Amino acid sequence: MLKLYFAPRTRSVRIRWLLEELGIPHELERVEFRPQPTPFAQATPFGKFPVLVDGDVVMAESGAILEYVLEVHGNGRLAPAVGSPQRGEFLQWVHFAEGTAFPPLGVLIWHGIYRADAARIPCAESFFTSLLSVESIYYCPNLEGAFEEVHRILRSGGKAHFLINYYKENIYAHPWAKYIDIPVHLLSTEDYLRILASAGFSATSHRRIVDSTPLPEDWTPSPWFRTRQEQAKFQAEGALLLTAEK
Ligand SMILES: N[C@@H](CCC(=O)N[C@@H](CS)C(=O)NCC(=O)O)C(=O)O
Repeated sequence: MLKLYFAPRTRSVRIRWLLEELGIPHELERVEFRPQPTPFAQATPFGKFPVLVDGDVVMAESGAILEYVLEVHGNGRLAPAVGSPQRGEFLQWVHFAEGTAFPPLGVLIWHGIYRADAARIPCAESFFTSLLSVESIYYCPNLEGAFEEVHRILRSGGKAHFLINYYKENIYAHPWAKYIDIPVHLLSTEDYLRILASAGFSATSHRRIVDSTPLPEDWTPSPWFRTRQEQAKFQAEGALLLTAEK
C-alpha cells in the first residue's frame, strides 16, 4: 500500500488530494511540521513534505510524485495520455507550480516573514565552515547581534567574509543613503573590526577590492553616481572586504 508522509498546510495536501480523487488506498503517515534549525530536517525520509513510499520507491517533489502516481496508478484518469497533444499543456501547468509560481512567493516569505533575522539565523551551532555576505551587512538593524549569530553558526576555525561597498572611507558611496529605502549603518573599517572582535572573532583582517573595469563609452548619470568621475573614484577606492575567523 502507498504511504504518504503528510502534514496539513504543506504541499503534501496536493498528493493527498490526488490519492483521494483517484480513490487509491493509502496509509497517511501524519508527521508534525516543525520549524527546524537546519534544511531537510523534517521527520520524513527526505526531510521535506511530501514524501511518497510505494514499495521500494521512495520519492519527494510534489510534481514528480503527481506524475508518478498518475502514470503508475492512474489508469488513464486525470491526465492526458503520454504523447497526446494535450499532454504538453498538462505538463506545463504541473511544472509551472514549483518552477515559476512558487519561487517569487518563496522570496516573499523568506524576506517578509523572516526579515531582519540576521541576528537569529535558523541554523544549528557550528554548522558552517565558511560564510560569505555580499553587500548586506550594513542593512542589519542589529549589527552586533548579526555578527554574534554568524560567530555561533561557524565551526571553530571557520571564516566569515563580509563585502561592503557602503562604508565610511569610500565617500563616493555616501550619497546612496538617500536612495536606500531603509536605515543603513555608515561605519568605518575600524568600527567593523571592533564589533567583530566583540562578537568573539579572533583573527580579523581587511582589504580593499578595487574594481578596475573600464567605464563604458556610453556611461550615463544615475542617482548612484552623478558624474563619471565619481564612479571612477568609487571603483578605485574599492569595496571593503572584512575577514574574521572563529
Ligand atoms: N519543491 C518541493 C518543495 C518541498 C518543500 O519545501 N516542502 C515544504 C512544505 S510545503 C517543507 O517540507 N518545508 C519544511 C522544511 O523545509 O523544513 C515540492 O514541491 O515537493
